[in-house]
Amino acid sequence: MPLTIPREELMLQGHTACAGCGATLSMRYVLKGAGEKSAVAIPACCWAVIPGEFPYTALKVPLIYTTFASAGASISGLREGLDAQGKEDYTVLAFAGDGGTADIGLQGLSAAMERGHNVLYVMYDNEAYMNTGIQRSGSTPYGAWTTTTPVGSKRDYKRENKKVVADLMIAQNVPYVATATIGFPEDLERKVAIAKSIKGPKFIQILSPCPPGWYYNSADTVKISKLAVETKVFPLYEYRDGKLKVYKPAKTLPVSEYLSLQGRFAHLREDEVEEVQKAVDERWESLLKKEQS
Ligand SMILES: Cc1ncc(C[n+]2csc(CCOP(=O)(O)OP(=O)(O)O)c2C)c(N)n1
Ligand SMILES: [Mg+2]
Repeated sequence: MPLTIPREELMLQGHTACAGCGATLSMRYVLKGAGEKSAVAIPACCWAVIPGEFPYTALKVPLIYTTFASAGASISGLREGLDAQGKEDYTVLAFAGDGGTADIGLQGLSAAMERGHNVLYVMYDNEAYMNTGIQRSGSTPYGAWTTTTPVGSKRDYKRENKKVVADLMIAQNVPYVATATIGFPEDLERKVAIAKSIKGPKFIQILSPCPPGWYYNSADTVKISKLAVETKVFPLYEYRDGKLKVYKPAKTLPVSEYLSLQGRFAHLREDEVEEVQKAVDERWESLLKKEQS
């Protein structure tokens, strides 16, 4: 695959993210694709802290902090305001966590997409409310330990399945919907470039591994991101002009290869890992069917 990642850095050093933060790589790659003429809205989430304290910022583009539920509304207003000033060439994007997207911000997101604003909503998915101490979100996967789904005598880990927001956006027929992850940066960059070229609402969900929240060695972020795709736990797909396209990895691995690297799944018994495998296989088959229909 040719190297397509722009050299220009719009995310600078001096940020406050944890070592190995997947969400930080997500921002870095997204901004490289979106370019200097971008305006970013960030709701309450880790990324509201990562750029640093005012008047310092680790981003070379203008950014506005919004309340937790308001990323969708904020990018709608930003877009309309910039257009009114003749600045149609600016890319307006939200950069929001999974809690701010799958849970509290879902209505604002859905409404912004429905109104058809020319915006890109990026959901960086670290699969829990990390900034406030690893609470479960709708996007936390089945089986995961979090501080609100603790593993104790009752083995009360998360029993519900992940709510996949990209699937909801497809159901809403958003013109461009994609999933991506930082272990496949060229693919991510290509998807941001396509999103940028389409006038209208776009949505990209980026799996962004989190060392403290997923409980793994911070050197393994890219490895875990790749494993998520190779085990089919986090399929990469694109939805455009009403058509779904699923990326088929050259090699596929059992889900245990992905789960076993992460402390948040350490409590799962063998039969529970098999359950996860079954659910992953079923979802994969259903995606392939949707691709053919
Ligand atoms: C209305 C409201 N409720 C709760 C909070 C506290 N809060 C700030 S960030 C956050 C978690 C955000 O989780 P997510 O969107 O997944 O982003 P992450 O922290 O994982 O990057 C919460 C609960 C808030 N700021 N506003
Ligand atoms: Mg999160």
